[in-house]
Amino acid sequence: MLKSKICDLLGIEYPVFQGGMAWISDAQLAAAVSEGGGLGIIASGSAPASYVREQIEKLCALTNRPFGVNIMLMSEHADEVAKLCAEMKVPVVTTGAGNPSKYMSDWKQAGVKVIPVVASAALAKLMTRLGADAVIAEGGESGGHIGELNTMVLTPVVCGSTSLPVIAAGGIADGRGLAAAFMLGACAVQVGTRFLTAEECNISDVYKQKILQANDLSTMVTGRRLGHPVRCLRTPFARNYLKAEYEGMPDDELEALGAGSLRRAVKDGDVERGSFLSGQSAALVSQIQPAADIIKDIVEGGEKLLRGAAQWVK
Ligand code: TUI
Repeated sequence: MLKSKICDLLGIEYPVFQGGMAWISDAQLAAAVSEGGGLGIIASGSAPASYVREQIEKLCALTNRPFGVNIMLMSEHADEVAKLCAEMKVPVVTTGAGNPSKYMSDWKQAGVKVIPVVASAALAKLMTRLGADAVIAEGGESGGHIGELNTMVLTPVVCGSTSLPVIAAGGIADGRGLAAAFMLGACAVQVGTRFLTAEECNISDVYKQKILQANDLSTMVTGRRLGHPVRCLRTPFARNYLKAEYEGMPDDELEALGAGSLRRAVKDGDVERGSFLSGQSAALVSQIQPAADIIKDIVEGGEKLLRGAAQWVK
């Protein structure tokens, strides 16, 4: 049985988090993951607090198990969502795309477990000092907004900079990734891309098929020029956006081109105008399955590899 200190800390069965993916990680997906023994996470993305409240209420009708809410700190609604999470005393808050320092004391007072995504050792140290319960080291193999470092370096660097439990993310889609992450010092993994093909994941069929068909060269990074690099599938939209970036399209026009593009991918499956965020691990995803089976496959695969690791030592 694969257990780690994060299981006891959060009251979950397996050390697997589901990534909080904007427009995607709703109550249905998060509840299925929590029911499957992992930590389901509702993504607030750029939505207002009213949407997040609705999703939390829906989730609580579907499961009694622990869950999390992810707060995307670049959102104009981040303040109100942060307040809601404290008011509703959600079990776990994860944060992304920024520094959550100003909210930490409110969450701690409300008894919320706080687990920020850190993209550097410096932020890991600051979060440790401010009372975070764990940190997520999310490397650049991830889908969506990414930092500079990849998982292979970020994870051990973050582990070396804090005594808190570290959850590794970025490029992890199966037992091999979980075993590798544990060897790097992590005590849990966060998985996003593989859950895109969960039966309970409410995205367009086009999106699911594109993930199933993806290979190792299917993702690319847009948004570097505006300072918000984002990994996504290599679609006509992404190619055009990158071309516009390099051909010097003015910032406001570039922003207008990107506005609404996540929704158009998730809801409409629009490859001409939608941004299909995906991690590199789409290359490792080949099946539509219930979320609970995905968790079992990752955990059982990881357990087998970790048990067999002694074979390398003579
Ligand atoms: O946040 C994510 N992934 C995301 S957010 C998102 S929505 C979006 N849409 C359009 C443009 C940009 C975002 C899609 N995917 N992952 C967590 C994450 N956080 N990755 C990297 C970071 C990060 C980076 C720097 C966290 C903290 C940080 O430091 C900030 C500071 O001020 O120290």
